[in-house]
Amino acid sequence: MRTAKDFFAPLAVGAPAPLREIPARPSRAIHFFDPGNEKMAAKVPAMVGTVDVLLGNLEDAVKAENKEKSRLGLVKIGQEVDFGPTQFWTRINSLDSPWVLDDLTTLVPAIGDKLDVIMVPKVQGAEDIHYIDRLLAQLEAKAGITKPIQVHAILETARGVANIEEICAASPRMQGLSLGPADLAADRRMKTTRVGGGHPGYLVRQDPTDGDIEGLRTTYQQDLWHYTIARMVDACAMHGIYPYYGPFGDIKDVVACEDQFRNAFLLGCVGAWSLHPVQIKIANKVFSPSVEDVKHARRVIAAMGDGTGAVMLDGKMEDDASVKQCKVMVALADELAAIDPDLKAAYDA
Ligand code: 1VU
Ligand code: MG
Repeated sequence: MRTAKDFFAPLAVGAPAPLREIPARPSRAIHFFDPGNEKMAAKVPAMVGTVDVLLGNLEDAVKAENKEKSRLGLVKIGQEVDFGPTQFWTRINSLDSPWVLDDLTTLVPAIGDKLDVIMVPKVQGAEDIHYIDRLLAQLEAKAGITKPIQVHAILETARGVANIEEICAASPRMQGLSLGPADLAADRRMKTTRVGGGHPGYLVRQDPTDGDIEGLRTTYQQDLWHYTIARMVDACAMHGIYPYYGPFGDIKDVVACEDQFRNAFLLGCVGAWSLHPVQIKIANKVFSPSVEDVKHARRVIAAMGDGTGAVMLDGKMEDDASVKQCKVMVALADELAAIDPDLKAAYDA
């Protein structure tokens, strides 16, 4: 049994002390790029400051023959680029792959002082996080890294979903979870071939009434990912870490992408992945509270005084609970206003 005292002790002599709290840094879009793709890599320096997280992807979407090139490309980018306010993450190869050990033993000594978060794909249970936790501590100690690298798990197997709470609780490095809808659909044998998003076949239909012509009954498309995202949100909130919607593969369908991201935002996610530059703008918009919501939240907080009791505002009851909801909204707006002068001006106007 690992005691509370042990939980916050470094797992290797000389490794940095584990974080006691995961910082709430804006991460509306986690933008994926392949560091081995010259065109994409060339765009990275100019993207600093335009996106909350830049993630050099080494796993799926990088061809097997390019794994080493991408890893070395990431080292070069990490060493040469000043990331300023933008977080720098990577997604390593899966723990059962032939590449992951070289990923970690190369990246940590070379750019471990710059990497904020390592995303680990296909996490199945706490044992995967324990493995990476100890290995990172050993590598950090050897490289003299002073700030612990955080770990983000992708939820993309049925076992991972079943073990969600133990994954979140497995290490003080745990920063958050992302939904991996494509791998998860395959592992669960779901019958969709889409990368995230809804499906027109997953629906409920209006009840029949006498004289209805079949085909005219209204149908309502449902969200295939609601259950999993809701589980993620609860598990993350319980452990003080952050949930994210993952990829939306239909790059051209910017409208449905925005809808999927907004569902995740409303349920409690803090961000989503961006696979193409066009998706950064969508995520930045969706995961920033609207000006109207922020203004309303501030009015409720002001009207509620010490935060107890009940008041009527615009014909609606507000009380101790609704003021807490409003504080969530305002806290996020304040975090975003601190990094985005346009949002600050809009929220303060
Ligand atoms: O104008 P240029 O030709 O100089 O540049 C292209 C293109 O290279 C560039 N671009 C990007 N730059 C930075 N980051 C990106 N993610 C990115 N994507 C494209 O933008 C210019 C215009 O590109 P395009 O519209 O012609 O798009 P392409 O056909 O070149 O590329 C589209 C894909 C989807 C292939 C590309 O965006 C991509 O590979 N994205 C990342 C995919 C990824 O990381 N997948 C793994 C995560 S999802 C997962 O694991 C579960 C399924
Ligand atoms: Mg995957």
